[in-house]
Amino acid sequence: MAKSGLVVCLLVISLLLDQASSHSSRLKSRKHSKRRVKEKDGDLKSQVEKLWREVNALKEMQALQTVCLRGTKVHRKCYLASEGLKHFHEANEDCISKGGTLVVPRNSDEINALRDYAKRSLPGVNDFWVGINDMATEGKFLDVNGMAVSFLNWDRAQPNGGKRENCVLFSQSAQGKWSDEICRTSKKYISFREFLSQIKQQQQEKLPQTPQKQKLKLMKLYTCQ
Ligand SMILES: [Ca+2]
Repeated sequence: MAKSGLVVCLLVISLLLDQASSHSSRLKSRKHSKRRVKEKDGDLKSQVEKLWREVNALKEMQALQTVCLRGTKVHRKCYLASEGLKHFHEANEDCISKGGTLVVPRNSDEINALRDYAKRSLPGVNDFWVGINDMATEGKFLDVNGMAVSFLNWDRAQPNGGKRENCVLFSQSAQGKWSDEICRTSKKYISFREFLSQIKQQQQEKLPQTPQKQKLKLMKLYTCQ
């Protein structure tokens, strides 16, 4: 009897040990899979960041080949006049496809530069789109990236179109002053791309493998002056 009691007791202990060990291995495997998920997340994040950097580098090259090389470089910005007429949104999409956006003048020097550029590149054209609108909130003018603009160059009694007119036109006859206009009006436009020292730096980082001549050539191209 005592013997069978001992056997039962040993069986119970063995079952308990077995359960404890399987619980601990489940915990270990859960921890392990959590770590693997974390590692996977990290890998994905760095892959996305890498892709994002590559997309930006491609955009820069594309802008360089279209907006900058075909257009004009003024004060570290490149301008490219449109060939046709487009609604505001279509115009901005065309600029994006070339690696830029609709032009957003930031000060009076840029207004003067744009007046000169448009006189040469869009002869006989009185007005063209700039990348500013108040579509989201009436009276609150944002650039095409959704950022508030601190420089506004309204003509007298402008803007006056209320909720009907939400896009901004640059007028040559008004010496570069602006007015609001219905966004679905077909107008000429100017695309632009800003080249920052940061972008030049990114390009330089990739350059060490390239021959010195190629490096100098690229540096020259990226200096939008
Ligand atoms: Ca408006």
